[in-house]
Amino acid sequence: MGAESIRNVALVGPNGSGKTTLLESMLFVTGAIGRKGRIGEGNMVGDSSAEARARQMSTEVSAASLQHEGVRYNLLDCPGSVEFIHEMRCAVIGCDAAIVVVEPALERMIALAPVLQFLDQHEIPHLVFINKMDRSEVRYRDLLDALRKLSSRPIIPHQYAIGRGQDLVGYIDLVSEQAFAYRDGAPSDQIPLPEEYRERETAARTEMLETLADFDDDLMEKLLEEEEPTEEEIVRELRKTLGADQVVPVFMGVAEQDKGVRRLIQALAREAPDPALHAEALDLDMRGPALAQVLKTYYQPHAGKLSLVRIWRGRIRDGMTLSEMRVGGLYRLFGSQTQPLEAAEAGDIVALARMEDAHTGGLLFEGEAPEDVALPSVEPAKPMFAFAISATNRSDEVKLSAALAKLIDEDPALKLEHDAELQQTLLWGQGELHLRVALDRLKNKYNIGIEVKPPRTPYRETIRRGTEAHGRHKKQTGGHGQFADVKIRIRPLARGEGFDFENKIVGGAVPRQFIPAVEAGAREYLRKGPLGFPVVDVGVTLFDGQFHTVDSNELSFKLAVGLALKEGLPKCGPVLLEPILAVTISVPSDYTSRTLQLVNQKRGQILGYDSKPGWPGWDEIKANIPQGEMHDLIISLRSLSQGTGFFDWEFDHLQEVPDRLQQSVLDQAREAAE
Ligand SMILES: Nc1nc2c(ncn2[C@@H]2O[C@H](COP(=O)(O)OP(=O)(O)OP(=O)(O)O)[C@@H](O)[C@H]2O)c(=O)[nH]1
Ligand SMILES: [Mg+2]
Repeated sequence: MGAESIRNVALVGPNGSGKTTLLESMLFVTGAIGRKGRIGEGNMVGDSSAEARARQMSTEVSAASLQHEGVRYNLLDCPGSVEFIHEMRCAVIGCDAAIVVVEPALERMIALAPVLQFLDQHEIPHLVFINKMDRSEVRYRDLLDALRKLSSRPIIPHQYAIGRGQDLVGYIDLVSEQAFAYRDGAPSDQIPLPEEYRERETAARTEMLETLADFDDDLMEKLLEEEEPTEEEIVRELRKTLGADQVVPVFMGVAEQDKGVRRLIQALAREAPDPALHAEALDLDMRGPALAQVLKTYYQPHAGKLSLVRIWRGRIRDGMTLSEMRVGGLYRLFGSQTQPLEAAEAGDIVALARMEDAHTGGLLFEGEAPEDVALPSVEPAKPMFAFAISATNRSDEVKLSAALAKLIDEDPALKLEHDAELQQTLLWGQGELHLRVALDRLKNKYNIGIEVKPPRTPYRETIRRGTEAHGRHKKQTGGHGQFADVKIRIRPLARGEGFDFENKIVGGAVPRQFIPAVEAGAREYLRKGPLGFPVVDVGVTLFDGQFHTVDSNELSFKLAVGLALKEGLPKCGPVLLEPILAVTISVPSDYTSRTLQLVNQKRGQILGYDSKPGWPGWDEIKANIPQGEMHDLIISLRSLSQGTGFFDWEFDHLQEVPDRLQQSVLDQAREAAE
């Protein structure tokens, strides 16, 4: 099959908008499945995993392929929750178009922003499918207006709704100007265009044509001369502008009842770009050897590792070598089922088995690594939430690290961090749901139970004033003794300076060869100060001491300076320091004031806020927030912003813990240590 008859399409959009239902419907109306499964019963093509079933939501990308009227459709059903947004991003870049499935609810529209933003950034052609029109309580034109506010590309209605909610009749196709009434279980019937819709139809169609004409001089001329373009011409314009990601056509329907789905598939065939156009846009030289990119990695109980790939160029055969790995099976995916293939061509999306060193986002190539190809890539996901994890059964610890490696291979938005100082293993992700799903997957697939705790905070301590201190180490054991004596000045340093050592010995009171031992001893001692935390921003000056020609040695001097610090530090007003993060929070502006309140509750210091560049209707808030308050920030943020908010962060500085909190932090730290 040639590349011109393939459509690689991602189903994206906010959570719960009906993407998985739409996939099921597309498979059903084209005869790829005989009957439809139901959400939560595990018999749908998408959402077959135990984690997805348990939550009645998609938790990873599902792929399914269908063939209809000479066109192959590779459909990637992406999870809608922002917690799985990385899955969506990695899959979408390998598709040639996306269907943005939305609900007909104005207050839900803002959740589209992260999706549209990503599609725009990568110039991925997309159309909108307004689903659940059987439930719509909003006028169609208001929905279109809401979409216009969010989209950086012009929104053009391709269909116009006749009725809404319970009174939904059907739609007007604005290209052919024909009206259709939906029928249960069958293609819709053409009906006369209802007179009361005539005016709206004409206005919407004129707007569509004028928008298209902005991209085509010939069409503009025609419109100026009041000449009607033919249906064929309009479709050609739609195809051209959609393919160039210049416009966003809008369709509608009821996926659950297969309404509007046949028409959507037809539009994909007629108007959506084919793989060759995408390759051309990427300036890819199609004459080179086989080249593929991994869009998603699965570990299946029987097939083992499966890499879902977009073949950008060339032909991939079962058994051939790609990136020094033998292709150990070539499949078309149909949800959790695999259909073996012998070969697949450029433009297709297929799964390769046993590519052990392949990773999501990575390239697989025949022969030498390709130079000067610029394929789309996705930035690593910035983690926002962590649990400290450990295996419930200690005996599972070894099994756990192997299982976690596979888990992260499947879901690169997960990150593992071993923190030696705090003796904790952190699993990082996009939010609590993301991590809970990951832990369920560990349980379901690898039978490993996990205990979770909130992560501990790396507190530090410092001093507020200086002092002088004296330490003498003296021991008489059998023959040789041990002896060292030091006098030091301890002084506070500016925040961020760490540790400083000065040697002010004159006249050899401490012989030169022991000076490094004094410094090393001080550093060692400061690993745990009087409050129980590493001491920072402290200077130590050695200004006097004594030694013994026989009994003095390095160890004695190390111990002596430790004794001096032990005596001196408590007199220096020790104080607890906490890490402060620089956080940039993004939320729809409706939620800005509540987010500012949240930052205050978290002892944050607001540095400022402004509209978020490139995100119409969103704000960006900059704040400094103590790390100890960050653990559940994303949970609170999501719950006040309809699940839309997110943030970026980095360590900024250490700051004194307010006096009123010192004691509770110390108590908690002591508890955690026990
Ligand atoms: N009334 C109505 N409900 C629908 C329609 N399509 C889907 N639903 C319901 O909406 C809910 C969510 O459907 P899904 O298909 O799982 O939505 P999704 O977009 O795949 O959800 P995520 O993958 O979790 O983002 C389910 O309860 C569906 O039965 C529709 O056309 N009309
Ligand atoms: Mg879904």
